[in-house]
Amino acid sequence: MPRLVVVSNRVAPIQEGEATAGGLAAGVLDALREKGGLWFGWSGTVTDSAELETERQVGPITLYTIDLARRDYDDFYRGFANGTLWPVLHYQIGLGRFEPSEFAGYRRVNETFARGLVELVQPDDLIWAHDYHLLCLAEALRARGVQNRIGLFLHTPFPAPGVFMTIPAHAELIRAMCAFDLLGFQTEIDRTAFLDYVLRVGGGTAGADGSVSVGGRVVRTGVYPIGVHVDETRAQAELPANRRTATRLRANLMEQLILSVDRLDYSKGLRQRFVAFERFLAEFPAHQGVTTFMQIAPPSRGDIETYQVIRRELEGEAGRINGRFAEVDWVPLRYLNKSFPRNVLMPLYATAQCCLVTPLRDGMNLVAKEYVSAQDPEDPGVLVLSEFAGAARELDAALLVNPYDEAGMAAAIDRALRMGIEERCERHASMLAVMRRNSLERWRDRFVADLGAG
Ligand code: GDG
Repeated sequence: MPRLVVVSNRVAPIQEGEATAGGLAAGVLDALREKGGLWFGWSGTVTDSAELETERQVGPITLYTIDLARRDYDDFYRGFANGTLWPVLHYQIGLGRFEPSEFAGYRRVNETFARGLVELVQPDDLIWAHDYHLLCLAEALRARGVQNRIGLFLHTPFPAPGVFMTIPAHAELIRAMCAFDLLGFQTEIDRTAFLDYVLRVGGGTAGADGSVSVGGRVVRTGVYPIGVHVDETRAQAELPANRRTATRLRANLMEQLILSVDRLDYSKGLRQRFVAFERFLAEFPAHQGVTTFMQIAPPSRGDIETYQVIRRELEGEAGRINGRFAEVDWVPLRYLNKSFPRNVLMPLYATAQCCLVTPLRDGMNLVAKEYVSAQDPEDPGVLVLSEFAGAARELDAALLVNPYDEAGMAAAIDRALRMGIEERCERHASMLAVMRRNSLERWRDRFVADLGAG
């Protein structure tokens, strides 16, 4: 069994025995815990001097982290990764910018990662890189003579070629991506968009089983929808101590709770959602005084300007909506700009009658899957889900909405809150069945098996 070497921008700050975190960290950690291996990435520390390297052992997992110099952090992380790639991959081309010096910084950090890895990698290791921060990693490793199997799983969407091509360095990025052996996408839509680019724009030719040949290299592609630990999530939601905390948190809310949980990010469609909620209150006034909408939105990437703008906008919108509708004994919108521990979040999911997950674009969206997992199958709540979240491909029994259609979202919220138990149970059972099939274990096992095979 070859050793697994996981590379991601950040190495999750893990401790032994710690409760499971979300998504990437949970899936990767399980795999490494079972089989042992190495996890390489940024420590989260920015230094003014040279990078410091740290090695730490947690059970069978070796964590190897490097610090980033201030200039690298600015060009790579704040710059090309989150100022150019993130908005464009999420179809927000108006918010993307391109600075050649930032792209150079992005390549530089990918090379720094490769330099560090070369010292650690053994000939049979499988190297599994994650996400949009590391599109140039395989190319940098190959340039240093690394011949191992190297795969990349892209957690974000991959956009239509015309959108991707708004990045001036699009051809270089695709060429670099083709140095991987396996590229994994969340949905068929993303994989097809990538193949479209390679075949129509990049001069590649199609091979067997979703592979393409470009510039003398053969790259395999596959679809691996990321999942959640269904039973663990439900168990966490049901733990008596956690339920007591959730009940206390809910104590002064009204009968019906609508819940949303998102990193504070413009791709998550929060502004459109707030306006849809306002419209829901205005058009379906029977819900006034009865329904509370709780938006949990921990700040993220707060040192990037586009994120500061969305934060200010949302504060303004929340104040305006509450100013318009609140009563002395009822506040319609609870906007919580901070993060909560998982043992608070899961039981809160369980007590909400409706969960609003309406990103403008999302690779997958794990909140949607966590919400469905946390529900009581005998009396489940209703998921209102954006058709532009990767999760909508699997969870088509949710109430699917267009996040740009405020009237449609308002009507869907009303429908969710009035839905009878039979329909709720049917929809929930159907979603649960898909999620059990496409579990987190399956995501990781299929990717690792495909990377090792072929
Ligand atoms: C990227 C892709 C893809 C949120 N608030 C709190 C908290 N969370 C947890 C959630 C969930 C995770 O963070 C968020 O995952 P998402 O999938 O919803 O979104 P991204 O962070 O944008 O993730 C996405 C994912 O990668 C995996 O491939 O699905 O499309 O964009 O697990 O529960 N956790 C805690 N407190 C909070 O306040 N503890």
